Order: sequence, then structure tokens, then C-alpha cells
Amino acid sequence: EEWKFAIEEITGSVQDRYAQEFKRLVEEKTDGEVTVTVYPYGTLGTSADLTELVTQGALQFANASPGHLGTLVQEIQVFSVPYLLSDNNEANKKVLSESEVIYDTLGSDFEEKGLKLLTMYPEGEMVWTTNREIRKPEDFDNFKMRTMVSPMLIEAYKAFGASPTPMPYGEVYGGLQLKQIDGQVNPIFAIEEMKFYEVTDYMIWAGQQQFTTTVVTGADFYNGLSDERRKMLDETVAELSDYIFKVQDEYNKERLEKIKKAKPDMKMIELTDEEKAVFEKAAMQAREKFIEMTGDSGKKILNDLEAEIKAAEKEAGG
Ligand code: 6CS
Repeated sequence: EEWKFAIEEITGSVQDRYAQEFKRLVEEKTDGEVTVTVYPYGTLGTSADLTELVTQGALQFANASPGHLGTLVQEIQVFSVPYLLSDNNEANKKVLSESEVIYDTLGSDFEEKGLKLLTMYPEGEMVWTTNREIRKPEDFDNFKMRTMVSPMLIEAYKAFGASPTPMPYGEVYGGLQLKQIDGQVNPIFAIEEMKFYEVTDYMIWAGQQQFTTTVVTGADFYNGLSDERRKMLDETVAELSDYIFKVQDEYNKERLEKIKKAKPDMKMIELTDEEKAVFEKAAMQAREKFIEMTGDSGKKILNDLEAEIKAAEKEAGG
């Protein structure tokens, strides 16, 4: 039996490491009865295409990041509300791997679309790479910021004062080069491997968002597995949570050094707490938009998730 797993990133990425380790474990645990084939980004289409292929059963697994999934599973966009997740990544890890809100409430939203939400994991803090210095919302005036395609991200960058420009991942480098966009936002490992730093001048840490992703499978596929196989799959996914958390941390640290070496004159700016607070205040407008878009059920998800994050922060020690 062959299981096909498509990722939204290129070979060598965080998602690739996850899929490769998933492959190794599944093949080992099934004594080779199941083989896993990994399809890197660019071989099968955009993120939205990959999700669609999973619902159709043409693919068994895919990464489906909330930043691209918003029109299909509206409520997952809670992860695109700025400043939602903690700046304590241990707390984020705990919430993303164990949350009742995610696996029960959001899980049933996925089921309605024919998807089984297997896991969520973080890929690192999202950093702005831009062609000008941004320290306050006014600096975003007339600034075309590329975002992923979820409506919530568009609201978030409007709230920050920018002109959001959604586009697929594969078009970002060219868009920056041709000056169709003035900046983009992604975790450091991606900025390095996609070479976005080559076509921008600044890297800016505003602390506004963690990149998160989900791994989905088809609900029919999942429910049709033998009990033994389903157990093996669930265990494999559970084992990978700690693994991928370490990998993303390592990749983001190492590749920042790579960028510094490759482009010593890249300007690196961390916003001060006061500057971050201004964006955090502006983000309240985006939060309201989320509630407007998703109604009472969305509001409950937002509040419950915030409570889980607070509890996890306390447990992680601040
Ligand atoms: O910006 C994007 O579109 C993409 N960024 C990452 C780090 N992974 C996948 C996603 O599609």
C-alpha cells in the first residue's frame, strides 16, 4: 500500500523533515507494508490544491496551514489572529499538541469538510522581510504586504495599516523581485530557503505571530483504516510532536546565521516592547473581525483557546 503525503514547502524545510520522519516511522512500524511517498511544494499545486486532493482521496496526507485554509475551514483562522499565541513557545507547543479546542471543536469543523485533523505544530516566529523600515502602523502606509490567502490575514494586515496582497507561496520571490509587493512575512527557515532575504533589505521582529500548520488526512480514509493501522498512525503523529518542535527551533536558529553570513548588510530590527504594543492594540480590530466572520461559535473558540494558552503559560513558568 502506498500513502502519498504532500507538503507545502520545499525539500529541506520543516514540513519536509516532518514528512520524512513520518515516512521512516510508518514504514518501520508496518514492516514496509505501507510505503510513504513525499511530494514537495511545486509538484502538485498550491496549498489549497493539496487540501482539495486530500478531500478527494487522491492524496492521503497533506500539510494545510491555517493561513491558506481560511475559506474552507473558517474557524481555523483563529490562528491568524495576531498576538494570540504566547511568546513562550513551550506553552504554544503544549496547546498545539493537546488542545481540546483544536482537536474536539475545530476537529469537527474539519470533519464536516471531509478532513481529519491529525496534528498541529508550530514552525517558528513569523518575521517581516521588507524593503523599508517598519516600526509603527504609519510606516505601512502604501505598503503592499504579501500574505497567505486566508481572509483573516488580510484583515490582520489592514489593521496594521498595510495593503495586504494575498498570493501563493511560489510567487513571492518573483513578486518581491518585480516589486509587485514590498514585503512578506514568514518564519526564518523559510526566509532562508526561499531566498526572500535576497530581494528585501530588512528583517523585522514584531512578535505578532507564530507560523502554525496542520497535518490532515481524509476523514473517509482515516475511518476506513483497520484499528491496528489507525492506532499506529495516531501513535506516530503523537511521537512526532516533540521531534518537530526541536527541529523547527534548530532550523530557525541555524538559518538566521546563514542569512547573516550570506548578506551581512541585511538590516535586522527587533521592535521595542512599546512599538509592539502599538501593533498589538491595532490587532484588536482584527480580533473583532474574526468574531464578525465566525459568530458565536468563533467567539467561543477564541476565548477558550486564550484560556488554554494562559493555563499553558502558567504551567511552562511564565
Ligand atoms: O507563506 C506561505 O505561503 C508558506 N509559508 C510556510 C513557511 N510554509 C507553507 C506556506 O504555504
